[in-house]
Amino acid sequence: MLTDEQVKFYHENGYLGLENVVPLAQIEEARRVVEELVEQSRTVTEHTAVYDLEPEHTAERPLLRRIKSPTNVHPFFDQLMRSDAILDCLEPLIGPNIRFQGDKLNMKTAAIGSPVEWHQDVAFYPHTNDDLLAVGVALDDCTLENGCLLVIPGSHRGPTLDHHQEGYFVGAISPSREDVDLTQAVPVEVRAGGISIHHVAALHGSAPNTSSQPRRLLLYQYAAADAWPLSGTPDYAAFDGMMVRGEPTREFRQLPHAAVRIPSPPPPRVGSIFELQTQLKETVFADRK
Ligand SMILES: O=C(O)CCC(=O)C(=O)O
Repeated sequence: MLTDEQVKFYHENGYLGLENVVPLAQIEEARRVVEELVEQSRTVTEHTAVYDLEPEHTAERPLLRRIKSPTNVHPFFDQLMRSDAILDCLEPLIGPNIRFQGDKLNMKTAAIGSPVEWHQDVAFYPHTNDDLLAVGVALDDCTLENGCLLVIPGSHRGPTLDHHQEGYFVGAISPSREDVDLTQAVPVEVRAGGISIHHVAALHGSAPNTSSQPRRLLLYQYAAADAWPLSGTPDYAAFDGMMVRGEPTREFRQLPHAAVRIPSPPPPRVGSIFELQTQLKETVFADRK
């Protein structure tokens, strides 16, 4: 559970770092599963539904940027996503009725790991309200040197910024076009077993890994049950099947006066933020994609 100060901090700043949330035995199990998956990626030469490859990936030296939807890939990740250790931290932030919304594992191999350019998750999946957040489970100590998450405090209270370039959704903002001060960025440094939590509208990114240590961050996205996707809900049974705590609802809650830009054209279902951001003409972090 969170303290009142932590809840207040989250609402004011749009993020939180919490230590010692996931027991180290589980972190070690997660690393073992990840290493197994990296081994299996030796046979892969292109991005797949499971793997997003670093440009330097080869059979001899498998290098992943991301494992996509880890909960679909191994039951360990599904169990951890449903664990009380994590969900108990979320209830004070988005309420007792919680729906799982998606997941990924960003790898950031030592000295290789690709950056993630500045963006707001809400631009990818706008909902009727903004009680959505992403939990980053640190599988390694996350530090400034190995490319920890960077957040602009309070940015979640501002507008959804434009993530398009020449009319196409590119999954990142153009800082020169927006009224944002990236020098205000703060690192969310947590040790292995800790978690970061960031609000769906928090402006965030992360630098390449320039250190000798890996930075593997397992990201789980969650929504309040009454936050409904503006893209529609084609399958109610599958939607309700994503509930991980509390009860589903047929009554969505709408944020008053929210100006939300629908990604246009919509982001592709296959692919990843890394692939989208390769199109960017303006980058902030060293461009190695
Ligand atoms: O891995 C990171 O540092 C940032 C992750 C992120 O923002 C994303 O993948 O959407």
